[in-house]
Amino acid sequence: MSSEIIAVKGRRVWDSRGRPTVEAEVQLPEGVIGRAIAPAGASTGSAEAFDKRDGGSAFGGFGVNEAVGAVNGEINGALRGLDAADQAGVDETLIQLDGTANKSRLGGNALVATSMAIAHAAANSENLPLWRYLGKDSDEFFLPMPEIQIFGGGAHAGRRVDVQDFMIIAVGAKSYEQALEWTAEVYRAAGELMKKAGHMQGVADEGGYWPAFESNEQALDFLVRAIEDAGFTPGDDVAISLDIAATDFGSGGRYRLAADEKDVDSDGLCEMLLGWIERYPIISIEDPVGEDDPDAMAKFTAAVGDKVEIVADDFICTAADRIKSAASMNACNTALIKPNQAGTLTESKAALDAARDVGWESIVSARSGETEDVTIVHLAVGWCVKQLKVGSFARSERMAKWNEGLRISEVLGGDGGKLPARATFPWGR
Ligand code: 2PG
Ligand code: MG
Repeated sequence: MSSEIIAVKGRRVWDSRGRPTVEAEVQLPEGVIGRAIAPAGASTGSAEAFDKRDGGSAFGGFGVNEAVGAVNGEINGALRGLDAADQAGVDETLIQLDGTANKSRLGGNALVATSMAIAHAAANSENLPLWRYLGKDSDEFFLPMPEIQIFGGGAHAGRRVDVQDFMIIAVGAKSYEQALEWTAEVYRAAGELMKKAGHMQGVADEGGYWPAFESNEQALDFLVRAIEDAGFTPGDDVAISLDIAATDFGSGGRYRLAADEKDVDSDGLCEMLLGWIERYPIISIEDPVGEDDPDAMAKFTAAVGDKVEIVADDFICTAADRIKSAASMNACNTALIKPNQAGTLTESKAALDAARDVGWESIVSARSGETEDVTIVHLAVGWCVKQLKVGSFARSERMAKWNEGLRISEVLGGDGGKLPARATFPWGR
């Protein structure tokens, strides 16, 4: 069937924070369409593709009329007649059309929604699920290991604690389905614990419990207790993973830990985190220091990179060249892949390939502002990425993605969804 693009339509829809966002719909012959919605971050890296907002008073300045207009106008004009099956060609057209280094003219949100919608349309024209379309060159698929938030902090919870994501990874689970079951039990146990302790104050942006704790460390204590209360052995069955998102509370090598009422320098912050790694079953740490603190990142990686994932998010912003330069200074060992940081699928895939070239692991990740869009689950499976980060185990913009993984696991077979081999995850165990 022809995959010639007939039209690209943009529309304004709403995200999980009640803010406007961009949906793109690509029309191919015979009624085939592909649709995707741009997500949005709150703790963003400075090198991310530009999230174009209208400003002004409506919707707190978060309007996307201009970005939607770009899809309906210039993007529609430039893409009509191109082949949706040529993702690289279409994405290059988008990049050239925008013409800026950070996609600020048309908007990274307009571009990423379009780029993902193109992939959906092309897959639909071949009657394939997106994961299979993207994974045409692979003969063996697995489900990504879920990395799921239990407490949300930092920019997602009024900075009640400084650390942004307190997450778990069900490393002992035999299948994707079981990893979700175990997470559901820990999430429930954490809620019960917070209620009993009088700490329950609803949920943060990504569905994790609002962290009404006295200190960052108290959140870790509660997390370990929740894992135990749910009947699991911390570390063996269920391990801890943190997104420190340190760019958000420090710059120039100085960090303000408001929850702990102290200021630290890079060494002080790293020492604190290394202490946590010794005392808690932590197997993954994201953005342990700020994006402007590469020497500290390299030092931290040298100290624990052989046994812990050191995940680069703000630090690399899903950019192949930034991954290469981080790797050349031995900073980090795992890339967070967020398509809207790059702006197109082709650039996201290039970042993933760069991570693989330098021997890093990778994680496909959602943003704190999300929707019912489940594209990232298909990217993780189709691109054979071993880990998926989506936020918590509540709120349907999150659950839509975990549930899509269950549907894919049924097609793949393998008793609830085969996970990456345990030996490859977590590292060094
Ligand atoms: C992150 C993400 C998800 P945001 O920092 O990794 O937790 O947050 O989308 O706000 O950047
Ligand atoms: Mg992050």
